[in-house]
Amino acid sequence: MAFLTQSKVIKEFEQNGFALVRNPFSDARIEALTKAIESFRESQKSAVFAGFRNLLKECSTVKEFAKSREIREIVVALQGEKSKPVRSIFFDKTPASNWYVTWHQDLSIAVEQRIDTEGFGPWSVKEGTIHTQPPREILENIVSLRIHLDPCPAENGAIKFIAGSHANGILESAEVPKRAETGSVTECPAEKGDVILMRPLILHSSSKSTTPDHRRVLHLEFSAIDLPNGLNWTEA
Ligand SMILES: O=C(O)CCC(=O)C(=O)O
Repeated sequence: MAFLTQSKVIKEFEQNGFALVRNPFSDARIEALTKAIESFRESQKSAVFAGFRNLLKECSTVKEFAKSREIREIVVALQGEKSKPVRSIFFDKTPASNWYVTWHQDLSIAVEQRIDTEGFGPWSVKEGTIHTQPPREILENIVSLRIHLDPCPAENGAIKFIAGSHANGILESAEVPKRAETGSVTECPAEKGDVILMRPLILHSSSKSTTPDHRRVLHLEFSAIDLPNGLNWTEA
């Protein structure tokens, strides 16, 4: 990102809890990333699988991509040199595998093993990976990058945000629908290669896709901090 663009995006991101970075990648890089993810998906025998985790560990192209110059430029500007990728999820909405996501905050992190620690919990296992809810400060240090591998206009289930809703910490569950009803909703369509930056605590949702197209998104989370008490990020 050029310096001016970068400072504008950072300001927007800090204020609203999300921001759009227009495709900073070469076409070749996005094609190579998509191809690697599709080969991985094929190896999992899950051609219509809506999503999977742990790509940073299991797909070397994704691991290299997360450390690419274009990604480092964004995350270092937001988190400093210590920023590292800590979690990955791949989503694909298609007519065969389509869903809506209700308003929520992202409250979980993935860790290598369960070590009961003050401020952490509840614990859960998602597709074989241990997850826990960490304290607010850890969530506030995370930045998520959604890299779009397909065009994602509104009708392809574009993500929606309530601007500024990340600023009040972890909301009581009864508070979530109230805020969604009263807050102002911004829908965030994206082009192939665009990156949507978001704070995990921002209220977000998405509709079902109404197109016959793929809607592939690589979701990467970054943090600049180490976890306490022997806990480790599972994918760092
Ligand atoms: O990709 C989407 O539509 C929503 C994903 C989501 O809700 C999330 O990353 O928590």
